[in-house]
Amino acid sequence: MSMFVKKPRQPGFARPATGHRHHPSFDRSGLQGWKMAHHEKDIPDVAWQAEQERCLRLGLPGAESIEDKSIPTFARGELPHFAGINTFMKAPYVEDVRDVGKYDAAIIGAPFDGGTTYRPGARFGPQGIRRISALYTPYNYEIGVDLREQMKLCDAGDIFTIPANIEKTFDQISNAVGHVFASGALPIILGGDHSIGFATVRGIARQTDKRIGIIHFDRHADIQEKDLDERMHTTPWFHATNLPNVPATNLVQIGIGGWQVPREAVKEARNRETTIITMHDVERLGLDKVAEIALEYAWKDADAVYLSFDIDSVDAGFVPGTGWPEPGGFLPREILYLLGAVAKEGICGMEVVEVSPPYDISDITSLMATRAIVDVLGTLVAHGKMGAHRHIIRGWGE
Ligand SMILES: [Mn+2]
Repeated sequence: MSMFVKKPRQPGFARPATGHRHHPSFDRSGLQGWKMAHHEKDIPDVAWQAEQERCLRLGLPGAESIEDKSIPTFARGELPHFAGINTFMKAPYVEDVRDVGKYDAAIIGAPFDGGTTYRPGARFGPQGIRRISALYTPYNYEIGVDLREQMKLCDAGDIFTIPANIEKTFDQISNAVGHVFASGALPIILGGDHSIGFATVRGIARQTDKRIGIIHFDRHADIQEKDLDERMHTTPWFHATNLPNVPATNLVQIGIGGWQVPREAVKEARNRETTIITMHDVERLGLDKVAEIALEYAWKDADAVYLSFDIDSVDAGFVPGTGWPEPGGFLPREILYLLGAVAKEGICGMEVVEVSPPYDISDITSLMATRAIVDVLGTLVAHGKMGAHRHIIRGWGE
């Protein structure tokens, strides 16, 4: 049938004869879509102009035939999204890590999967996440934020991990994360399997005398002392909450459940009095209540909160590229909502772990990781919390 031939109208789809088509009863000015469309004009484009000038200067003017004179011959900066040498979101690569403190936040890769007990491949996580991150623009319409205009993001590259030695790798990661944190830049760590969670938190905890809480999204509890006779990706919180300023009572674990939570981990969580919120609890309480409980316990007498996002907390159908998949987790929009709710109150660091690109399909898992990070950054900016962690750094401002 040609698209120009009119189908006979179905009885159920008849137009109402009420006149609503001319006098809508709904005031669309209350829609986020409408409000944010207007808000957009208040966001500056100064950094975008500077970026275009820089790209033109470095990439040389484009060919005669190209009408848009801002397009250079060599691709530099954000565009085109499929071209270029990737850092995270094509943020500036800080090769000299002594310069990292000039930025509000720094991406750090922790390419390590020596702590996995099933599928490996998370050592390729940072590469996978950076590659697909090129898809994104720095502007988010719904929350009304342009990261390029409203914060300074850099990519500090990867930590030199030691594939055959988990303890030396932990030391390297704590050094690196501690360096970035002490500089004032917010550390955003791309895992790596979840064993790195101990080392990342230790890196931050060493640089402050203040008390740190942890909000941990996962299907797994990750709090047993050892697994297969070593500290593995099932053990980070046992060791992190042994640190003097990271009490277990400030550890909130959300999304835990299913058939992959070992009894020794449950015993530790019980003895240490962590707060565990299962997927069933999430269903029953709703997202807002879960966020409220999580923030209350994580922040109780604490000075900052660290955010640990295991990608496997999302239902396995959405994140095939992960080390130990477990069905029944969060829907993507649920986890994004909760991550935003945590970020609104400020964080002292964030890690995204267990992305394993060799098991991924169409980069969907890496894209989920990217989205989690940009949503958290955008929320920090929107709520004035970017840089709010700096006051806990030992010696800051002296
Ligand atoms: Mn997990």
